[in-house]
Amino acid sequence: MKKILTLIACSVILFSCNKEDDPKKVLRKITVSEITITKYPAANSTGSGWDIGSGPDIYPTIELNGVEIYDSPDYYGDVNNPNEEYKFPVATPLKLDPNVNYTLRLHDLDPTSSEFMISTQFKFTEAQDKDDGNPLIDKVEFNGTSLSYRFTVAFQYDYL
Ligand SMILES: [Ca+2]
Ligand SMILES: [Ca+2]
Repeated sequence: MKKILTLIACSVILFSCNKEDDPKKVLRKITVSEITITKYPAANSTGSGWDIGSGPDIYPTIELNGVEIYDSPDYYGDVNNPNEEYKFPVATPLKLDPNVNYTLRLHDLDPTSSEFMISTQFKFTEAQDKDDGNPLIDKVEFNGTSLSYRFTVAFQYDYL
């Protein structure tokens, strides 16, 4: 019975329970080394494309409490395949708190400014863990109706 309860708890709070059954290991930080956009909205709220005659020029930013903490220096120009994966390496690894709500925003870089496309909130403890068997480097996925994305991360634990 105890095993069943542990399983349920782990599925609710993915990262609070560790895989080795060691109660003294606590996840403290998640370091993001890459952001991959796996789905973006092909049209804006009025149903039009993001640019006239070409696809959007996409890049992500991340906010904490309305303050931008990450702004991708790279963008993909004129993307035209909503099902393709667009990888943004994070040059200075981003250390995030697994228990905090962040906002991921996707933008279309226009010639004179940027056009906001879509945003979503994420918290790592509510993520879908794409476990590849490596306890230190992993992929964490967030899937939405119009926006899906994946983080390549490293976990930092505290041993109590
Ligand atoms: Ca545009
Ligand atoms: Ca464009």
